[in-house]
Parts: sequence; C-alpha cells; structure tokens
Amino acid sequence: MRRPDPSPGALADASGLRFAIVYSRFNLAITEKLRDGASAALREAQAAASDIEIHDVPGAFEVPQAARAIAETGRIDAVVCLGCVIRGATAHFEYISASVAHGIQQASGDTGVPMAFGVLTTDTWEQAEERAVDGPENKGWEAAAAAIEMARLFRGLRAVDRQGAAR
Ligand code: INI
Repeated sequence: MRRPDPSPGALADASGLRFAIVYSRFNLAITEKLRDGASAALREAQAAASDIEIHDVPGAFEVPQAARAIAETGRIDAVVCLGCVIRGATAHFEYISASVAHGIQQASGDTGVPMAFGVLTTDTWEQAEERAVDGPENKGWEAAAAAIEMARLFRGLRAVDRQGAAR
C-alpha cells in the first residue's frame, strides 16, 4: 500500500544544521510573519539559535541575489527564501514572480546549497494573510520544513561521497 505523503509542515531533526533565512521588506506585514514562521519551525526542529542567521532585503527581486551570496560563503546548509508579491499591487507581477523563482532555482543549482521557496505570489492581500498565519500552515514554516529535509539529504549525500572517496 502506498505510504501517505508527509504533511507539508512536518519537521525533521535540524540539530547541528546551519540555516539562513532571507526575507524581503516589501509587504513587510506579511513577510515578517513568514520570517517568524520559518524561525519558529527551525527552532521547533532543534536548530540552535546561533545556527540561524536572518537577513532582510528590499524586495522579492533581491532575495535570490542575497541567497546566492550567503550560500557562497560556505557556512550554511540551506537557505529559506521568503517574500510576498501581490498581483493587484504591481504591474510587473509576472516579471518579479518568475525571476524570483528562477533566480532561486539557479542560485541553488549553481552553489549546491538547497534553497526553499517561500515567496508568496497571490492575487490579493487577503490570500497572502491566509498563508502567513501562526503554525504549520504558515508558508514560511512550510519552506523551513523543506529546507531542513533538503539540508539533511545533502549532508547525507556528502557523507556517502566521503566514504566512497576513502575506499
Ligand atoms: N517586491 C516585492 O517583494 N513584492 C511586490 O509585490 C513588489 N511590487 O509590487 O512591485 C515588489 N517590488 C520591488 C522589487 O522586488 C525590487 O525590490 C525593486 O524592483 C528593486 O529592484
């Protein structure tokens, strides 16, 4: 029988892993809740406070640039990328949303550091608020849960590589 999918916000053990949260100040009333949701999830998963660095950038467009620079320092296991782009509020919604999604994907692929996508792209402010509630329904929390899982996977893969090299 097929195993049920784990719920999106379910948390793996994050102890010993290092994370960065990058969030944009544009639509701050939403993004600060995403930031707090991500941070709460990492702490709940036993990441040490000293292993979580938090950076803010002007808008969603800048998130991938910062995430790449942070990943290139080599001190982080995964980056949680957060922002909020609202269709009704911007004429260039499609440009910003697409470039942020592609930018994060590209930065992650180029650096080899997992980056979780927690950038809201909604039609309305109300839809954004619904995704920034307290607890595991918060999209920042959800992105952090994905970042933990990917950080663990990548650490495991590196360990296997080292074992292979030693043989
Ligand atoms: N940035 C956002 O994060 N969300 C938005 O909805 C948004 N709108 O509406 O334009 C937005 N624009 C700013 C953009 O991300 C850059 O900061 C700006 O273009 C400077 O590079």
